[in-house]
Amino acid sequence: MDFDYDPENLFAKILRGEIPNKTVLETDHALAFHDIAPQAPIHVLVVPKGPYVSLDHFARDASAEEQVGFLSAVSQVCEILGVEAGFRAIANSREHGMQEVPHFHLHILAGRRIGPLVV
Ligand code: IU
Repeated sequence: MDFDYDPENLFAKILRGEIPNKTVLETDHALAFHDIAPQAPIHVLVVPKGPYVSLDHFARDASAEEQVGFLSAVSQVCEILGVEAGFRAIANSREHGMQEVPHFHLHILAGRRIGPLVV
């Protein structure tokens, strides 16, 4: 499978500091920020800094250090957000996953019961 990363995608621009964001956490390996159109009281996107299109791209090609760094950022974000009651994590992936921004990101939705998974 070929993953064709577009360096001009929106999150690449946010990572380069060309577009502002409401940062929750920044580490060596990830940036987490509030979604501009929140679908729940808490809606944060966790984005790895490397150039990966989707979850399967990241899982296949990112180094172990990048993967652990990303998951560590997810853990820290959950701690910062105080989501003890739980959350939903979503990774829309490519066309059939209805991914809009082609840079891998994890949605963290929380702050209320998110409801059943609807497809
Ligand atoms: P998706 O999984 O690629 O569909 O999610 C993209 C998200 O990026 C979506 O929830 C948008 O609301 C969000 N977003 C943003 O946070 N800031 C922006 O400037 C734009 C989209 I455009």
